[in-house]
Amino acid sequence: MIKLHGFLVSNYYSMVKFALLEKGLEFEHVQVMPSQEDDFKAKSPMGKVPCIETEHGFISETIAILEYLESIKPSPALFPADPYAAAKVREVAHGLELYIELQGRRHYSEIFFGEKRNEAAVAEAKPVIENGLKALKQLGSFGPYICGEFSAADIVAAHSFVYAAPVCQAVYGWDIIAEVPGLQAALDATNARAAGAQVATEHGAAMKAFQESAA
Ligand SMILES: N[C@@H](CCC(=O)N[C@@H](CS)C(=O)NCC(=O)O)C(=O)O
Repeated sequence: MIKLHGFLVSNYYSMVKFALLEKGLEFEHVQVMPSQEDDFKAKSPMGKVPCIETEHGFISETIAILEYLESIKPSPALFPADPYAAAKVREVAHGLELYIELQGRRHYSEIFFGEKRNEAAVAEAKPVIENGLKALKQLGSFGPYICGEFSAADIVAAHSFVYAAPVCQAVYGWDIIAEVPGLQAALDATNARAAGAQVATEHGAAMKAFQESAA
């Protein structure tokens, strides 16, 4: 059985859990925090979570994990069968990580951990996110899911905006979801799926507990 290493507050952990649940793949949760210790980096070379433990060894990087899950259990599909359509799903998913999630992440230390504002990040991240949102608007068909049918792009979106949206609201007073027509409906449809609702509920409870413990 696949072992999913990580912690519930992690939005990337949520993406992999969503895919496992969506595909009906059995898995076991292994509670792990990110670490630069050699023993953890032997499993996840950048020391990040999530990583999964398979019968063959470990895999890290969320989109690579989603691709692996698709290969071992193609149905229900997270990527379209048509190669071009599948590449467009990958294009959207990578864009969400690089130009939305990672830019929002530059403000996590301020918003979630009460650290000093990173003024360079405030100035640098916004134009990248603006471009990322324009790309998403251009690439998506929002019918209601981002690429039409439900796909890995929706999973990555739901758990990228889950933090990027409140962070941009707090830092810039900016509603980034409203910038992309149809995005809110796509996120709502994604989070209303059985797997999506389970992940959102469990993530929300873990986040609440984390915030209460930090208060
Ligand atoms: N590109 C990685 C990002 C994963 C990631 O950033 N995970 C966070 C937790 S949500 C983490 O491990 N952070 C610790 C660190 O960056 O050292 C992926 O796709 O899985």
